[in-house]
Amino acid sequence: MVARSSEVRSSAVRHSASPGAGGHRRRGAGRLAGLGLGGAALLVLLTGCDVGKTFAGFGWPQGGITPESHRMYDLWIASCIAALAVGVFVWGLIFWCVIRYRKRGNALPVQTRYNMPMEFLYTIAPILVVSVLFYYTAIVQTDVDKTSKNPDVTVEVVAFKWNWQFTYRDGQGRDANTVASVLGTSEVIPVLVLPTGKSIRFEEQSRDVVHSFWVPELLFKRDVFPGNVRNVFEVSSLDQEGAYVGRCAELCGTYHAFMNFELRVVSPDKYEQFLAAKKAGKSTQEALQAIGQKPYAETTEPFDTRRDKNNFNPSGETAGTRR
Ligand SMILES: [Cu+2]
Repeated sequence: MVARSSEVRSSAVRHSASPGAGGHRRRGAGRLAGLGLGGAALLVLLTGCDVGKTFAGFGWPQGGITPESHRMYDLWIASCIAALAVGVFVWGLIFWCVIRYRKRGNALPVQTRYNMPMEFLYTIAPILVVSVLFYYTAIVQTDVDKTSKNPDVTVEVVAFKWNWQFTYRDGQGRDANTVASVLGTSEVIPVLVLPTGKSIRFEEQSRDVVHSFWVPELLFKRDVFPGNVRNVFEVSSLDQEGAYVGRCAELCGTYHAFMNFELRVVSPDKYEQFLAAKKAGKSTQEALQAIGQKPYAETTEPFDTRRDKNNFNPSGETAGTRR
């Protein structure tokens, strides 16, 4: 025991001598370099480098069609790169320690305590990482949640078990008037027609339980609440024409999985023609055909309960007679 404690003392003395202190400075510099590299990687990504595509979006859906979706996607990719940079750095340190300080004899290795620069670094480094992530998250979140006073188009989204109604409004809020409406039924998927290049405000409300409005290409879900709540969000523009499936993303009952709709993005001219046709009393399908669009949804189809007399009650039994 005596011999061991003297060894500790002698290593401690060695440790505090100048070569050891130089080692700390080098290690500190290494950490700083690592941090700097991580920060640089984050910056490069936030300025639009396309690493995401190479790694399949790190699990995040790609192909967003709004400026907001691109910002959220970039934030995700940058966060993944930052996490990976920190991870690689920490794994490196772990393996370096395992190899460099593996047991070589009975002597205790150098015992390092109260090393102020090192303790300062491993307190400050995580705070810095979290602060940077928080900063960019707050910026993107504020941007995505932003609403404007005069959006170009306002749509009221009404959810009910188990379908959707979309009404085009002449203003914002409860007091505005409905100018046209698209209603989904069990036989026909509702098609929400919207123009490219215009800011669009969605005002959501539910007739019964909580639903959630979700078009995967918007990279965004927003819950639809019953009662007095009017949940509002906006997209600053839709950048790509096309048909996009929309879903309910909140478990709302038996046929939740079939509560689909379709977002059809068309040119502003076609959108105006569609709205004019609806106002003139045409059905949604006729109005879609009038602007050269397919009359029915192409990304999803009405649900089929597969319940008929052949599989639901094939023998025609009277209720309560089966043993
Ligand atoms: Cu639902």
